[in-house]
Amino acid sequence: MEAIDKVRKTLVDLEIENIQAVIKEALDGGAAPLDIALTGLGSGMKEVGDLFQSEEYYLADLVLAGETMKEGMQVLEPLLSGESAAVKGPVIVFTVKGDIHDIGKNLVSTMLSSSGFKVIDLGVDVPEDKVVDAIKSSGASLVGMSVLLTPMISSIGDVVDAISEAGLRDKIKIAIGGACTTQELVDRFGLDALGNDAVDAVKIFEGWS
Ligand code: B1M
Repeated sequence: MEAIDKVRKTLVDLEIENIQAVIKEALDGGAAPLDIALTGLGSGMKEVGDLFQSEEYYLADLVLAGETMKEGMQVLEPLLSGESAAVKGPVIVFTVKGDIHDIGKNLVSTMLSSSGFKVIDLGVDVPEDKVVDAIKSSGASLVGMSVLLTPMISSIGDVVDAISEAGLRDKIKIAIGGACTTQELVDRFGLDALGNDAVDAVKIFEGWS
């Protein structure tokens, strides 16, 4: 859809001052908020990442892209949140130790909440002991980790080890998602699922509820 592509392009061009207007235009034209978030903004972010990797964009551009996406999500978030009683879960969501990317995690949290899950969002750069404490205090049996940085892959293992050492592993289902995650990592760390996007994450946790 042309309007969604315009959202993608506005993000890639880092036009923070235009992003909300372009999103509203797409909504007025009948585009679904989730499509705008995933196909418009989400694809744009991947492209920005590629431009950063090929050294066409600098770190400052990456920062501005993050701010532009957050600015756009201010329009979309209320539409995605909806009204839903928290009857499923709780599910613990966080970004792993050493990683501060939070946009994808926030989108996953929003989609889970709007699908009726009680979400305990621990934030970013979360050490494994905080995860174990949250499991114990909430009684949660569902955990979703966001991991975007390859050097932080070892943090996944730290969480799994801490949960196992607490004697909780067989009671907990663990899913991962984020730019650097793969099925190979799921197998390597003995995890339970890989979420490719926020819709996928909801499907996974619903399957376990
Ligand atoms: Co960062 N960064 N970044 N960055 N950044 C990436 C991840 C990178 C791939 C860019 C690139 O080089 N191509 C690269 C990592 C390379 C690697 O290790 N493989 C990278 C790098 C290198 C870095 C720094 C090291 C740069 C530096 O300082 N030199 C630094 C690290 C900081 C740190 O964390 N310690 C850094 C910093 C930043 C900013 C702060 C500037 C900013 C983040 C702002 C923020 O989050 N508040 C930023 C951004 C914006 C990106 C990119 C461009 C976009 C990430 C994003 O928000 N995507 C990113 C490029 C990329 O991802 N290809 C990149 C949109 C979001 C909706 O998608 O997070 O994938 P995503 O989430 C999706 C799915 O993956 C899934 O659902 C979401 C919605 O559909 N999902 C889950 C995510 N989590 C899930 C959990 C689940 C299930 C599904 O649980 C079950």
